[in-house]
Amino acid sequence: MNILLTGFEPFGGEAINPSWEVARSLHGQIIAGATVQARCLPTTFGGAPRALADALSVIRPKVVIALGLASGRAEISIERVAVNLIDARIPDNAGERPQDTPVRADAPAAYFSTLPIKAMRNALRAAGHPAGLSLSAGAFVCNQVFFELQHQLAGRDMKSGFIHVPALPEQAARAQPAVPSMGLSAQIDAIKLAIAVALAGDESQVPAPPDEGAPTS
Ligand code: PCA
Repeated sequence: MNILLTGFEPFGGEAINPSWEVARSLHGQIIAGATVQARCLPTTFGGAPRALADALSVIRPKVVIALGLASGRAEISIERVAVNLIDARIPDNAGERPQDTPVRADAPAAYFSTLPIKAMRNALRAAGHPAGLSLSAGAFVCNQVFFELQHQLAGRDMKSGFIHVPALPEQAARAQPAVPSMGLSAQIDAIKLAIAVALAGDESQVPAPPDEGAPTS
């Protein structure tokens, strides 16, 4: 059984993207009986959906988790909903900056994650990882990939979703204004646990922490 774990190439002038660093360091590992297959997606509106579709057809995973960097977020951010909207704030790696356009003209307005998001959030927090649920994956390439993923797998017996990770300390050290950060090994540990919970797949398995917390908006 395979789990597809995607990350993105660096974008926005950065030299590194923690989402791909996490994914590639877990490539080949067996977690809860499933083999992690990591793939790096281009940070381009034109290339990412195709690379995702190729990976899905080659790997035939049971579970898919797509990772991306959300600089400025302080915690592992488990996305709840993908919206059918592209509205790029910065150019992608091909210099494209589409605005106010749907991901797919013939698709619904939004899709929900099919991962056990609360069980994942609760397990992460219980293990000491800062983690929360998010109501927006933005309107850039990450949201596009999340939407494509949910659209392509809609109605199939597979679990899929998206997690944003914070900046690395070395990225935060150069950021003006300051952004929060999380070290790579902490990110890897957190995503490993998120994968294990996703594979176990039961929302009721992990009790909620006393402080439920508000979702990130
Ligand atoms: N983060 C961007 C795209 C690639 C990435 O890692 C985003 O949040 O849309």
